[in-house]
Amino acid sequence: MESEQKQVLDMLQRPFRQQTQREEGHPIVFEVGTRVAGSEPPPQPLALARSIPKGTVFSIFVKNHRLAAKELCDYFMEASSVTELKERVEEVRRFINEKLLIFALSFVIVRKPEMRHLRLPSIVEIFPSMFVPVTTVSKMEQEAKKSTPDQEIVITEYGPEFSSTHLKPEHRVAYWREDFGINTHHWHWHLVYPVDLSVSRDRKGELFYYMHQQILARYDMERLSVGLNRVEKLSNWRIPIPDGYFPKLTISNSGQTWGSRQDNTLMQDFKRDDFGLLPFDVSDLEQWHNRIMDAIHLGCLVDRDNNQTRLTDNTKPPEKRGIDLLGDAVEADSTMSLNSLFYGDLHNMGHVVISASHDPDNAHRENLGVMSDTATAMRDPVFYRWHKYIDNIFQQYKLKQPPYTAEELSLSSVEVVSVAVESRGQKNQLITGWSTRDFEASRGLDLNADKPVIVRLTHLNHYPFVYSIKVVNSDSLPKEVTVRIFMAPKLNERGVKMNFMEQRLLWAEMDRFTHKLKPGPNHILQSSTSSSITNSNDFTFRDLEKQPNPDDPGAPENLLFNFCGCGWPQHMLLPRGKQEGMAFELFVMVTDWSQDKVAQTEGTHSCSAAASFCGILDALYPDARPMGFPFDRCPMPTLLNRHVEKTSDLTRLSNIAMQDITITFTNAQITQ
Ligand code: CUO
Repeated sequence: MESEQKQVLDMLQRPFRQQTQREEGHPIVFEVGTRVAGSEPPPQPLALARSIPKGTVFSIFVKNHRLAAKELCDYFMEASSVTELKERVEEVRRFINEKLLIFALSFVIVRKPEMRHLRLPSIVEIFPSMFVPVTTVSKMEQEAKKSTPDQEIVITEYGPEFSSTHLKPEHRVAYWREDFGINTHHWHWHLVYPVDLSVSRDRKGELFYYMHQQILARYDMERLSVGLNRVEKLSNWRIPIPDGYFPKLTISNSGQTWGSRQDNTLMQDFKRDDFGLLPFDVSDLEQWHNRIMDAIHLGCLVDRDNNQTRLTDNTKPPEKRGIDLLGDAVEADSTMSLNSLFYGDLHNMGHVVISASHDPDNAHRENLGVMSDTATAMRDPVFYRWHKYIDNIFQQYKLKQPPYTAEELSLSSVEVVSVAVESRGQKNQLITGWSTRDFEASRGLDLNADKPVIVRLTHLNHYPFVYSIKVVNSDSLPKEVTVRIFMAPKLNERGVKMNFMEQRLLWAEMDRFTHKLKPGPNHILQSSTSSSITNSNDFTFRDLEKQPNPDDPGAPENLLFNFCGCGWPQHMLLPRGKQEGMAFELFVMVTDWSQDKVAQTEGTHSCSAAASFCGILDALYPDARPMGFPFDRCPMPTLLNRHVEKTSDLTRLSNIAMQDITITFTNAQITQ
C-alpha cells in the first residue's frame, strides 16, 4: 500500500500530463437521485467546475471561478480517505482545469483534519511554467532531449536578469517582483484564506489588510534600496496605467500565454464573454469605492436589513474590529461581507478589470494577464499600485481611530536597555547578495525526460543574523512578554530623515515572539531564521518523499509538522539595501503577554510557523492587539515630534528601543 504522502505527491505531479487509457476509460459516476421516466436529465455533475476549459486561466478573483472551486472543493472534501480522494481526482482530471484541480486538491489537504499531517510540495515544482519564462521551459525541453546517458540530472538556470532590460525604472525591482518565494507565499496565503469558500478564519478581513500592507512596506523598502520612489496608489482609473507588463509565461502546456499589457493601457469596462460574468463597468468599481468611503466617514456599515454596524477598532472579542469588517467588505468575501450586494467586490474585480485591460471585450481572444492569478500577480508592477490603493482605504479608516494612549503603549516595569543585530561577527551590519535554489521542473512539466530536469533559480538572499536584546525586568517575579521587532528605512527618497507619519507605513514586521523574563537583567538572543513571518523552508517533492528519520529528530524531514507552505520566504526577510550601505532603523517593543494573549483551545496547533502573516490553522490569531500594532494608528500627538524633541520620541517609553543598522548589498554570491 502506497503511503498517504506518496499518493498526494502522485496526484500533484505533472498536472498537464496526458492521461493513460485506463484513466481515460474510467467513467465518472455520480448518484444524483432517482430519475422518473420522461423527466429532465439530471444536471451535469460538477457543471460549474467543468465550465472552466482545461489549459485556460483559473482566477480566484472571478466570482464564477470561486463558485466552481467551491463545487470541486466540496466534492473532494467528501472523500473519507486519501485513497478515495485520489480516486476522485483521477475521475475528474480529464475534464477539470488543471489549475482549479490543484487548487481544490491543495485546499482539501490543508483543510481536512485527517489530512493535516500531509504536506504540499512547492507550487514552483507543480507549475514551473508560472515561475520561469517560456524560453527557459523550451530550453529545459531541449536539454532534456539531448542529455547524455551518463548524465545524472539536467540543470537549466534562470536569472538573475529576470524578464527585464533595465531600460525602464520599474525593471530595477523585477528580481523582487518575480521572486519565486514571494509569489509562492501569495498563492498559499490565498489558499488558506480563500474567498467565498465558507472558510471563516479568525480575523480574516484584518489579515487581508495587514498581510498586504506588509507586502507594500517591503516593496517600498526594496524600491528605496534601488533608488526608486515609493509606489503610488492606482486611484484614478480614468487615466492610462503608465507601466505595462509582459509576463512571458505560459498558462498551460498547449502554448497558451498570459495576456500582456502595453505601457499606457487604460482600464476599461469588462465585456468579456468567457468568464460567465455580466458586463461590468469601471463606474461600478467607483460606486463601490464611494459606498465604502461613505461607510468609513460615517463610521458604520449598513447590512441588507438596513441595520448599522459601528466601525471601531476598540472592541472586545467576539465583537469584530472595524478593520476586520472592512477587510471582508473590500476584499470581498460575500460569505463574510456584511452587505456584498451594496459594497460589492471591489478588490477582486479590480484584479479582473486590470488583468483584462489589454483585451476587455475578448476581441483579440487574448488571455487575462497575470494579475488574475495569485501565483503570478505579484510579478506585475500594477499589483502594488492596486494594493496601495486598497491599503489607502484601510489607512483612511485607521487614521480615524484614536491614537494609542501611553497606557496602551507602555510597560513600565520593563526596560529595553539595548538592541543590536549580529551577523558574521559584525554588529548592526547586515549583508545581502544572491543565491540559487534548485527545483525539479520535471515533476510539474511533462518533459518526457528519463532523469530529473532541474531549474536553478537565482534569488536575493542575506547572511543569517541574531537579534541581541538586553532587557531589565524590575518586577520581583518573572514576566511573560511579547517582543515585537520591526524595521524601516531611515531616509526618504530625498535622503531626508523621515518623521513618524512619513515612516509609519514603511515599518516591516521582522519577528514577534513571546519570552519569559526573569527578574533583573535578561539577554534575549533570537535568530533571524526563527522569524514569525517566514517559512522555515519551501519543500520539494524530493524532500517530501524522504521517510521520517527516527534517529535524528532535527532532520529536515522531521520538521514538517509546523510547515504548511504559507509564510514569507526566509531569503526575502531583508531588503536588498545599497552597495554603499543603506541606513535602516530597528524598532523593538516589549509588551505584556497577559494583555496580548488570546484564549486558544487546548492541543498542539499545526501550521504555526509563520503566524504573523498566516495565523494558525484552526486557532485564533495569536495576538490580541490590532495587527500592525503600534504602527497601525497615528501616535499620540506628543509622539509626533519625536525628531524635534528627544523626550517626545516613541523610544522614551522604557519598553521600546531603536537602533540604527546598515544593510549592504554585495552583488555577490551568498553561501551559507
Ligand atoms: Cu493578494 Cu489582491 O489580494 O492579491
